[in-house]
Amino acid sequence: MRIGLVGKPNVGKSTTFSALTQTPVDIANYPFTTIEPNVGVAWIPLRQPCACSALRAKREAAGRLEPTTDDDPRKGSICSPNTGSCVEHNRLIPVTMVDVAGLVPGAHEGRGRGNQFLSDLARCDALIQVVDVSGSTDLEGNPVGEGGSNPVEEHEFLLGELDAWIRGIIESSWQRGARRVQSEGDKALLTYVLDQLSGIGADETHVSVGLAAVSSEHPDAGVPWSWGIEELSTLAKTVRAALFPICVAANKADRAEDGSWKQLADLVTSSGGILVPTSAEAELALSRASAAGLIQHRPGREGFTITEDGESKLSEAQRTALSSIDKSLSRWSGGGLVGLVGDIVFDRLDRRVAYPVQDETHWVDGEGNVLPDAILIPEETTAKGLAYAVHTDLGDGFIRATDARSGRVIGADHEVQNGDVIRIHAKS
Ligand SMILES: Nc1nc2c(ncn2[C@@H]2O[C@H](COP(=O)(O)OP(=O)(O)O)[C@@H](O)[C@H]2O)c(=O)[nH]1
Ligand SMILES: [Mg+2]
Repeated sequence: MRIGLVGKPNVGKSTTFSALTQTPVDIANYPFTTIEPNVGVAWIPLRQPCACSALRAKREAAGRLEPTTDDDPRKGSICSPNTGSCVEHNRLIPVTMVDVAGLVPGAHEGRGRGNQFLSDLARCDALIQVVDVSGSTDLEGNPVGEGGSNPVEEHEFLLGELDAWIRGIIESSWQRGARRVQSEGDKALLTYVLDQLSGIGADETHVSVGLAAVSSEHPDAGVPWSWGIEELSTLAKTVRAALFPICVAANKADRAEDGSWKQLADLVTSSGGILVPTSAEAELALSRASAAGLIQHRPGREGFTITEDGESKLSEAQRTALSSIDKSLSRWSGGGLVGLVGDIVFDRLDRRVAYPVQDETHWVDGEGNVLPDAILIPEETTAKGLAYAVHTDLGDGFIRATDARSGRVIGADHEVQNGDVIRIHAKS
């Protein structure tokens, strides 16, 4: 799962990136959450209790495990995640974040760092546009005084750049491609567009939806080789909408009037997107204090506690500042940046979580680690699809699977449900 942060200069992309990726996670195998200067890992809580909650209940019922005690630092969790952590059955999973700099007017023509910008985008599953809702900078990021720019215009500008980029790719040898329809029939058009766009991640569904939109919006379009800019724009725009779900962080909300993002929110939600008001700067202050060991703060949760180290090092003024930051964040609904990433993963991209294990009785891997992996899979993933998501060899050698919660044997085509614990049997 890879999510790109996009937006014009100075809106707070890098601040957002740091706030999301500087969170320390206790037992993670990720020594650093920043992989490259602009690529890092955000830790997102699962929405349902980790499967270790069911495992604990099962063991307690069988009399093989004592109930949780008050002094348990993990508050009952008994899993050992390979990546991420789990406290009180609240499991965090990694989502890769990319700070994609370089969106300026004309980026689609390669202006600024346009080409790098586009190749970074091509690898993302979804985009978050960071918009400055205090409206304090123009489209090039120059200060214009608060309320001087328009967040709706800022959003439409991004969509326009993406559409123009995709149209440019389709247009480049359109005549030649469209002519193939004459000799090879309608299917050739789909194949041609797919060939052009597969490099940016488009599949047959995206392209079919785009071609269908041209037929319905331009009934008089005629033969493909006579299509003009209007038809190609419709095609590009529809493919873009299907390929890059775009959600919005309405950032610098601390400097905007509450609700000043309403018009943008309506626009974004009407096209199936999500908008959450944020203050990246405030969230970063909490992540930093947490990374320094001064406070304990779980991603996606309100509130924090001051650690022993914090008690001795934080001044009264610093404590007051942190509390007021935390309070200001809970003023807006949506759960801030972590809430937004979670909504994108679970609502917009409809991801489910599955726990592959090698032993269906003890829910462990080959080394005895309990529920080591919690992996995200698309809706409608089958047992065999899950096997491939774990490892190609496991998919190729797939024989059958066991649903560890029920103990039932399931076949290759069985659809994996959210939260399933699955043992895969494969030829080695
Ligand atoms: N008031 C306020 N300022 C912010 C917020 N997020 C970022 N900034 C400030 O905006 C400026 C630009 O931020 P930066 O992350 O470098 O923007 P980028 O160019 O989009 O990467 C910096 O001075 C940040 O401190 C926020 O939520 N509220
Ligand atoms: Mg930046």
